[in-house]
Amino acid sequence: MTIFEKIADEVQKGHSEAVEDLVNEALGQEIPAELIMNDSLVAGMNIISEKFKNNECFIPEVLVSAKAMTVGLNILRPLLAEKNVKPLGKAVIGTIQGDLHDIGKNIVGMLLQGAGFEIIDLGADVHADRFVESAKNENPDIVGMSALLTTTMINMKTVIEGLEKAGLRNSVKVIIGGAPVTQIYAEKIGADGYAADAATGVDVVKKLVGVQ
Ligand code: B1M
Repeated sequence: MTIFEKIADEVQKGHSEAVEDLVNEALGQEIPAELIMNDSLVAGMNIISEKFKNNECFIPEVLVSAKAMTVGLNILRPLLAEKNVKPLGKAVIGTIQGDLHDIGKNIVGMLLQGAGFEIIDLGADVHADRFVESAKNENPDIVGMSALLTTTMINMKTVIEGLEKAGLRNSVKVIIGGAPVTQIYAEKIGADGYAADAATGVDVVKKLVGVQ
């Protein structure tokens, strides 16, 4: 097994300490941080992401893998910043106003980060104005919203209208998700994309920003 395969394997197993040791070992071998990130951390997370999509693994496994990946990413982050390695894109994400459910949104964020995106996570119960403000200040490629309640999903429309009013609608793509949300609803409120699960969400985001 190469060191890349070993790291990817430990990410899949969710072994944070092993990931930490192996990433440091790889850096000791003077392997570039970007290569370690893409060929081991992201590669391992992509496999988990696919398995999750195919019901071959479940939420707890995704969460521990994402944690292990984040441990590795945190070691590489300063080195990547030094080299000015560009992320695939930037996404502002959050659960919509009135809604405290954040487990699905967190998984979407972790998988997007694992796929190479920079994530600005606004948290849960996020007012439409905060989405718009963040889209203005952070200049993201994507605004991603999650809703778990039939009573709160309507607030996604308010965000899209807010982006339109602020003149930002043409510069960001909007993706929405969450249990009560559907493709038909996404089309109805003028979102650019919808995903029923987090791994599909990553595919949709990649398509929207033109990297897939
Ligand atoms: Co609540 N809850 N809850 N809850 N809760 C639901 C959603 C509910 C369906 C339960 C039920 O009645 N059967 C129901 C909603 C009914 C409806 O609106 N039709 C409900 C209710 C009513 C409520 C309260 C109102 C209960 C009360 O107080 N009377 C209350 C609301 C509080 C509020 O938000 N204001 C409430 C509270 C809570 C807890 C706080 C206790 C807790 C949330 C904890 C937390 O998130 N930190 C909770 C939970 C855990 C649930 C259930 C059991 C599980 C939700 C979950 O995390 N699923 C849920 C019942 C259920 O769904 N079976 C329920 C796992 C998660 C991974 O899935 O979020 O769907 P999900 O995300 C998926 C996809 O949807 C997709 O990818 C994810 C991973 O594959 N996805 C995206 C999600 N966001 C995406 C964004 C994307 C793309 C894909 O792009 C941006």
